[in-house]
Parts: sequence; structure tokens; C-alpha cells
Amino acid sequence: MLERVLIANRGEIALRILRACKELGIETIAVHSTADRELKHVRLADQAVCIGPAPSTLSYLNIPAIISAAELTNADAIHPGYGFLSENADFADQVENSGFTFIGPRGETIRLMGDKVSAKQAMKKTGVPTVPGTEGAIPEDPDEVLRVARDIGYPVIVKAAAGGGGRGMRVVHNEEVLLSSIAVTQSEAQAAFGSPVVYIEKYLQRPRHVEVQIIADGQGNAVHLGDRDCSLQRRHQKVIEEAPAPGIDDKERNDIGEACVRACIEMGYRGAGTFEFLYEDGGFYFIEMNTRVQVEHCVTEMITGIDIVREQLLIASGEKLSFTQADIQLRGHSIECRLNAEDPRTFMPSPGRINTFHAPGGNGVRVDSHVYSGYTVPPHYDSMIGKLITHADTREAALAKMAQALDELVVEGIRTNAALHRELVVDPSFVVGGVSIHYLESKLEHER
Ligand code: MV4
Repeated sequence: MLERVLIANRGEIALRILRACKELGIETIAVHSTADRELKHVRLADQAVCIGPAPSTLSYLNIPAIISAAELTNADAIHPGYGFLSENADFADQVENSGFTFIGPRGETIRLMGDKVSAKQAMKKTGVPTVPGTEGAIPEDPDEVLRVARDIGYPVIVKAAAGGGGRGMRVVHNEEVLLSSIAVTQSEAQAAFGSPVVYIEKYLQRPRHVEVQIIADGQGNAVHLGDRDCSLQRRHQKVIEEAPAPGIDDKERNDIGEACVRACIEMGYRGAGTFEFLYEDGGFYFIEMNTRVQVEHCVTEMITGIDIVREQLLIASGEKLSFTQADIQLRGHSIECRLNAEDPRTFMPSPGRINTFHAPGGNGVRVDSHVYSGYTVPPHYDSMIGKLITHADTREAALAKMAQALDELVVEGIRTNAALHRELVVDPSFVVGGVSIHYLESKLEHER
């Protein structure tokens, strides 16, 4: 078993990882920037090391500083959380080459999934359904490109192989603008990611974002933990997530889950991971794989009873999965609202001192947050200050519980998006279930 884990992250996920470590008897090392001395997990950790100034490029993204902190504190392993270095294959390699365990997949797997073209090819090969489009990068010959796009059928979407999460993509509605759109996307991709490689897919016009959580031990065992619907988003930032995805029946869920499990076994995948799909007209289409723990992992934990971060730690300790697919039952429904320090009208970050914080509570209510009364939200990082998660027998009951949780929540001193959440949990279209990825943005556009 791991003895000492360095947590290379901040905020709620750092606290989430610390809790899972402590419960397993693992010592914790917090690393933090000069702006983060007051973080809750820094106080709770066995050791704390300041790794640099506030800007994340100089602290949470500073690989030598983090590895030095691991050496200084005699850590066994590094948990990267989400964001920051969590999907940086070079970081994973350097961690392992320095003699520490990287809590996640092998660097090679992260690299494969980081290149969206190779990720898609790997999925296709193992029978995971993908979006129709070019086999790999686009052809050299412009006439050939035009032919391929015509075969796919307009609209198409041009995506950067090194992009992902909504960065480096462009929708093309007709062939007159295809080649110029490709050229623009290529030069943007070169500037943003240092690679001009792009590929083309059929553009799905009204899909949902449905993703499948998997866990694999890298020793031939893998399971899926069902799906999540994350369609409610604004500018590629998820706002509310839920599990299971509404309106998807057990057969569909098991079929796609089993395809993901087979892919994991073939890849020799190790750790927790998420297969992201677009879901439209009853079909799943793979778009990307995330090789980290995700913000929304909690809704899956609530319906499966499995502690995903604990499993990450056990897998990194070299243990085999202690359960099989048959042991996993989905029970009830769970909803998560991401609470952000932001202006409710402009969505601009609203950092500052939280004078009062009261968390909601009660049966089936979970609050994953690092903030407290008197805590100052620094301006340097993501504006998420926590997550409210509810669990109940039915979706309706989980939504009712969330409405009550939001009514109990008190955050004074900064602006938050709590009122938006309160509105969304009673929004008639959202309450029905199954809105598309465009729903929230179009609602906001019509109402403001
Ligand atoms: C798409 C798409 C429609 N068709 N691909 C955006 C994020 C990145 N992960 C992929 N994205 C999309 N890819 C095809 N072929 C629409 C999106 C998309 C989206 C996807 C998931 C969640 C929110 C989204 C918001 C806008 C566009």
C-alpha cells in the first residue's frame, strides 16, 4: 500500500483526494502556491510545501517544483487531480522516471488519448462507435479533402488533433468555405498547440453529452460504472451533471459500457477514466477520452456506492479490482451542481472574501467544497468553489432535494451562480430530462 501521497492540485479536489488518502491510512503532502496558504486541505495535510507564486504556470504547472517537493517529503506517489498536469503525459513520465508512482494511466496511454486522432483510431479498432469522419488526419490533396467531406455530408466539423474540450474546432456548413476553414483551424492549432494536424467529422447538430466512467487495474480487469449526462454547459464549462443519463435504457447503457470495458482491456488501461460520447437519435459516438478523475465523478459514486478516488489509490498501490461488473448495481439518481464564484449576469469570476458560508445538509445531500466562512477566493484559478450533490431513488426526488439544498445554502461576500442552479432545477425542459448541449446557452440567450 502507498504510504505517502503528494497531492498536486488545489481546491475541492485536493481535499477530496486528502480524505480518500486519510481513510486508507495514507499520509498526505499538500503542495500549494503562495496564494493558497489558507486552503483547507493544506491545514489537514501531514506536510505542506509551498511550490511557487500564485500564477499556476509557476506553481501547479511547475513540474520540477512538484517533483522536488516529492523528493523533499519522501512521497511514494503523486495524485494529479483534474486540470493542471493531470493529462500531461510528460509529467506522468517524469514522475515515474523520478521513482514515484503517477496515480493515473501510463504516460503512453495519456499521450495516445491526448492526440484525438490516435484516440479515435484506437477506439474504432476496439469496437467503440465513433463519429463518422476522416480516418485519421485529413488528406494532402484538396480535391480529396472536398470529396471526403462530401461523402460525410455537410455540416462537418474540423477539429485539431491536439485540441479537445472545445478548443480548436470549427463548424463548416458548405463546401465553398471548407478549405479556407481548414486553413484557419490549422494555423490556430499550430499557434495554440504547436501542431497543425486536423481531422474532419460529421457535425451532429443537437446531441447530448453522455460519458461513461470506467475503472481498470492495468492487470486485465476493468469495469464500467454506468453513464453521466453532462449536456447542461456554457462555453464548454459543465454546469449540472447527473447519473444515470436520463432516457437511456439498461441495454443501451450496458452495451456502450461493455464496449468501453473491452477498449480498456485491449489498451491495458490503468486507473479511472471517462469515455466521452455525443448521443443523438439513439446512437453513441465517441469523441474523446479523459484519463483523469473528473469533477463530476461524484454523481457516479452516489449511484454505485464506489469511491472512485479510493479505487485510484488502490490501483496505484498495485491491487487488483476487488469487484466485478456483476457486483455493480446502479441505485437511484444523482445530480451535481457546480457552484462558481462568478457574476450571475456576466459570468465573470467574482473572487474575494466569503464572509459567511453555510453548507446544506440532510439525507442524500453531499457537499464537496474547500471553502469556509472567512476564506478568500483567490483570483488566479478556476472559479469553482464547490459542488452540491444530491442522491435519491428517482430523478424527480434528487431534483427536489437539490432545490432544498440550494435554498439552505448561504454564500455571502462574493457573487455565485446559485440562483441559476435554483432556476435550472425547476426548468420545465431540464426537468423532463434529455436536453441537448445547446439548451443552456440558448435559454440564457432568450432570457437575457
Ligand atoms: C462535436 C460536436 C458536434 N459534432 N463533434 C466540443 C467539445 C469537444 N469535446 C467536442 N465538442 C463537440 N464536438 C461533432 N462531430 C459538438 C461539440 C460540442 C460540445 C460537445 C460536448 C459538450 C458541449 C459541447 C458544446 C459545443 C459543441
